[in-house]
Amino acid sequence: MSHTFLMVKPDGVARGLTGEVISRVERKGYSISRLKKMTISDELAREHYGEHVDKPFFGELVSFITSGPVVAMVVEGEDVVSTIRRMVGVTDPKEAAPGTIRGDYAVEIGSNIVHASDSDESAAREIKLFFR
Ligand code: IDP
Ligand code: MG
Repeated sequence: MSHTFLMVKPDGVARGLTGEVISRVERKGYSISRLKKMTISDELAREHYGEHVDKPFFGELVSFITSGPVVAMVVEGEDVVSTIRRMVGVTDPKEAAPGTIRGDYAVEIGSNIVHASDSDESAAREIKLFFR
């Protein structure tokens, strides 16, 4: 049994897609072990996205993720990290396959509905950051 961190970003919450995301996770057969709606502080945003600090879009990323409430979750199940990443789709929603969350609901890379951990190490780090 493994765990991943999945978050509905401000655009997904604002568009009323939280239930859709949760529904896909549950219908797949995974369970949600922690869940909360919150607004991310500037400090938490900078820590969460620390790997991108030198990217040209970092400022935009931090201001977007702090712009409104998010719904943060811990999802558990077999091979959940890689499977949830596949269900989310690739980063650029224009390239994300139909049937994925990003492929079905987004167009702009900066507002791509959800975040999901990319490895077991990231999942452990992010779960600790959001649910400490
Ligand atoms: P991921 O969310 O698929 O793991 P990352 O490369 O970790 O993608 O990037 C984090 C987030 O930063 C993305 O989900 C996306 O919203 C945003 N992002 C990534 N690349 C760009 C870009 O080139 N321009 C604007 N935003 C970007
Ligand atoms: Mg990432």
